[in-house]
Amino acid sequence: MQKLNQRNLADKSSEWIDHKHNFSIERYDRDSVQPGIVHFGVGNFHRSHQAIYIDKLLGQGYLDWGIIGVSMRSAKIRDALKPQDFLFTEVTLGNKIEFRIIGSILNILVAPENPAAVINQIADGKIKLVTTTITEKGYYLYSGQLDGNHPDIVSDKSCLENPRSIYGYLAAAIIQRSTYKGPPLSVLCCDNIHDGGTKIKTGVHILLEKHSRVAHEWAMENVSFASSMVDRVSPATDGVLKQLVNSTLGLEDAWPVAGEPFTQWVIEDNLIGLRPALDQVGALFTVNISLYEKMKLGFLNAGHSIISVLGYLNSRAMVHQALEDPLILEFVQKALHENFLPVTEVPKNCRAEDYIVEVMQRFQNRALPYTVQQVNNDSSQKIQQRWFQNIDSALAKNIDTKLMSFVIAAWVLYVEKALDRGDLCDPQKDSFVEAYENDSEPVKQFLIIAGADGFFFSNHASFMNDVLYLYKKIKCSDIKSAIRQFLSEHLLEEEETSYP
Ligand code: CS2
Repeated sequence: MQKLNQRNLADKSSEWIDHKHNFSIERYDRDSVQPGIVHFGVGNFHRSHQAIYIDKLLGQGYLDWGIIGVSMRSAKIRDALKPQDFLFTEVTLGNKIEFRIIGSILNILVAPENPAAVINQIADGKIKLVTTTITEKGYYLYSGQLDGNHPDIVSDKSCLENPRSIYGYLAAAIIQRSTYKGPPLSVLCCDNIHDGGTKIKTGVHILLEKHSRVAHEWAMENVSFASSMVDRVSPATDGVLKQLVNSTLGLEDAWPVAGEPFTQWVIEDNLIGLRPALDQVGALFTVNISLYEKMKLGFLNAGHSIISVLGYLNSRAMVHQALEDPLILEFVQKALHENFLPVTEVPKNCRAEDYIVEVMQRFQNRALPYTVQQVNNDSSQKIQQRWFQNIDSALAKNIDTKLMSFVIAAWVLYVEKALDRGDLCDPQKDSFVEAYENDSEPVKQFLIIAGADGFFFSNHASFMNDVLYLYKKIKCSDIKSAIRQFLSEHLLEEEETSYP
């Protein structure tokens, strides 16, 4: 089978357009596209989200917003897409299946192979915007703040020759850009991080202050840092997707991506200099980005992690399968309504109850093979952003937090079971192994490893007593029996407290 690439695409696509209504492609001259964006983290999420919006923007004639991707670890994605001229297929998996060929990525640099090429690319005046999808662990956060003692950060503080972190690459590039007083540069966080723009700004300015006061002052006026709320559930690519794409296109795509029909991009209106007209292709610019972030992290991502921990303990592989169990569905609904809704302010044009209904429907999309392990990966980094602040806020409002005590207890047991089975994927794995070897009931230690000690709940006696009690109950039972008993007792308590 011929490979997907520019030449083979030109021969094929007129055939597709005429005969396949579920296929689309933006009609722009790709050779005229100029790079305007450097994106860190060319994973499936980026290629099924931002890269689609930019492809549509190019289709509207804005040809100086092409993407130069940067892979910070592996050459795999570059090696897969380079023979395809960096074209790839994006598939929407919903009631109907739709295919798009995406051409917005012009090149992919592999940072460890040539750090200077990445720095030079960002320093180039044609680049107006840097975006990031480097996952939670890429920000080196502990208890929600930058861990200045992490070896990568320590290394970047001492030398920017071969940066180890996103902060190091950006600082080195800004120093270079400031030497010729280049055009303004915007940096936009596209990860599930609260106030991600400020997190990046903090790390970059610490390094600029250390390495170049001149560049630090230049950056104050010429570099802006913004946050965004990005949303589309995009599963890892499997053989089924590849087979579907290749048989449909009649061309071989080495790494197609897929996603659900829903997509949303809300961008903080704080981009300096030239700004891509993303509002013309479905994105929303707002000054209230924090409310959108809190809504998405506090309902969608928090719920995703609760479902996936309980689903794993209930031996379900997929998120939608986990929710086929009425007990888990009921538990997650109660947790979101009783512990997250009362403490999560949403944007004026949104209604929290409706958002929860929509999110739960999206999670039950059987066409989307999203595994619980994909959500559970890096859970020590994710639950800091998704659960901890909400638990503190609920305790501060004297809301009954037993549901979240149960969730924390279940998460500890998830880590234990994943370690026992050898399938824990987490940057803190070694610390979890050591804690588990030294203590058969490592509740407190696991929470400290996950950065909980910076949060009020981890020292709240009543909350932690509930966690320990429920941990022991779940450990000597199975998750469904434990949920059933918990919910019946919880309901009883509610009835007792609701009677005058
Ligand atoms: C998921 C997110 O894997 C995970 O952690 O919760 O990737 C989620 O699918 C996206 O944030 C949805 O927008």
